[in-house]
Parts: sequence; structure tokens; C-alpha cells
Amino acid sequence: MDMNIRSLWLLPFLFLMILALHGPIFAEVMFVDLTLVPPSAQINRLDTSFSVTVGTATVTDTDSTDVTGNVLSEVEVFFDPSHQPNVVTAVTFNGGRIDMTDLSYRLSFSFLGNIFADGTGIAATVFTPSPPGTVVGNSLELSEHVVVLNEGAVSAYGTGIIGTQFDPMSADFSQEPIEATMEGQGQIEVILDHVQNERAYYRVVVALPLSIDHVAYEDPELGITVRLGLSGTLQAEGWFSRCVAALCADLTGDGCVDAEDVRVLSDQWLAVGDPGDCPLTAELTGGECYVDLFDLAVFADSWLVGCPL
Ligand SMILES: [Ca+2]
Ligand SMILES: [Ca+2]
Repeated sequence: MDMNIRSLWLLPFLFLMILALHGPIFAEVMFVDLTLVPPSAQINRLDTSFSVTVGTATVTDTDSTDVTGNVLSEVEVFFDPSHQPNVVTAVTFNGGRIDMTDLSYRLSFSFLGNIFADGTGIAATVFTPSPPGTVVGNSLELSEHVVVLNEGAVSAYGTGIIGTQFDPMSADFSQEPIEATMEGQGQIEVILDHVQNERAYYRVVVALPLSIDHVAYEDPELGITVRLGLSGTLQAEGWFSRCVAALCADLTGDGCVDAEDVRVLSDQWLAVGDPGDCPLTAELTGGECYVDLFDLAVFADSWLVGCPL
């Protein structure tokens, strides 16, 4: 088991501090893998546009793309004593992968030619550059998060006087990612679904309305501007669970949370494991399989539960 000796000596002090603060509810940070729900007319089907301006003439074509994949997130939640999610205070997006179905556009400049463009293998990731992102009520500020198109490419070619300027032209997002900021507000909801045995299970729903207008290419001398547009709503759902029985913190299994259990927790302090099959018994909250201050706080909350007086 990994042990961080430098931080270990701090543990008793932290423990006493949390015990002293014992009483008020504390925020828990939950790791949630959010999966995009199947595309439908309103969600996870984005409108895209490819538009070329030459001089004063702008020609635009549109195509829709279905998005699938996931967004990794950390959600900070306060729970009340009946395990209801009282308030969500922060959310951080830190990865995952969103795949887009391929795109195709055709722009006609009449007798001056045509431009054809294809978007293939495009994938994106959602990030929070300065974590955590604030949440007020159920609303999150989209300006605190970015969508990065970091895989795939848009390539164009053409015919005629205008089209041959594009013969060929391509933007490879894996070489030059597009970082698109968002505006307005998204939604996040945490819902207590059910309590089973010692665990409460929660559903998280996130909706991110996107509106991206990106200048992909500009040649002021020739008066050419190429823009890519993307709009629509991403909706993703995920689950987390947390131990809600006081005896979750009984790591030795003798029915009492005492110094013996602190010893087990110290052995696992700052240890990391596979979240899919977490071997750490002291992983009491977070779902990220990492024993830290949040787990210690849950532990302190159960101090001396079940022990003889
Ligand atoms: Ca025990
Ligand atoms: Ca944890």
C-alpha cells in the first residue's frame, strides 16, 4: 500500500481538527463519469455550419452531427442528514471524450465555383481551465468551462475561381486544437435515487448549451474568411454512490469506530486505487478511490459510533 510519510504525521492533527468541527455538514466532492444520453432532436444532436466569406459574399452550408461519449467530472455537494443533496456548490470538468459523426458541406458560388468540405473523426473534450467552476442554484457558468476540439479534421477542396483557393485546405484538430469558450448558463442536478443496504445512490444530470462560432481561416489579402459554427445542447448523465451508514467507518468490522480504525485509515492515507474496483476500505466518499481529507471527514463524523460507553 502506498504511504505518503510526509503527510502521514499530519493525520492525527487533521483528525482532531475535524472532530472539533464535528457537527456542521461538510461538502463532499464526488467523482462522476457522465455519459452523453442518446441523441434526439433536442439534445446531443448539434447544428453545425461551414461558412466562407469572399469579399462581401458569404455562403453557408449546414449539417447536423450526433455526439456520443463521456465527460469526466467532479461535483461538490452538501448532503443533509437524510442524505438528500442539499446544494451543489461546484463542478469541474476534467476530460473524457465526445465523438461527433462526420460532416459534409457544399458551398456554391454560382459561376465562380464550388467549395466542398468534410469533417471526419472529430472528437472533443470538456475542461474547466481554473477549477472548480461555480454553481449557483442548479446553474453553472459556462464561461468557466471550455470545449476543445482536439481530434479529427475538416478538409476542403473546390472548383472554379473561388473554389481553387481551397485546393486543398485542411485543419487538423489533433495538431491545432480549437478551444471554444461558451457563454450563458448550463444546468446541473443531483438527485437521490435510492438507498440500498449501506449506500445511497445518486443520479447526476448535466445540460450544456453550446454556441461556438470559430474563425478557422482568414486571408485578409484575398478577403477570405472561413467560419465553423456549432450549436445545440449536450446532455450527460452519471451516477455516484456514498456510504450513509455510520458503521461504514468501522474498518476493522468489530462494530465500533475507534482508534483501531484510525490505524487502518492511516495505512491507506493518500493511497490510490482503481475506481472501478476499489480495494481501499477507507474510501468512504468521492468514488475516486483516493483516501483523503474528505474520507477523513466522513470517518470523523462516525467517531465512536457503536463503541461501548
Ligand atoms: Ca472498528
Ligand atoms: Ca475518497
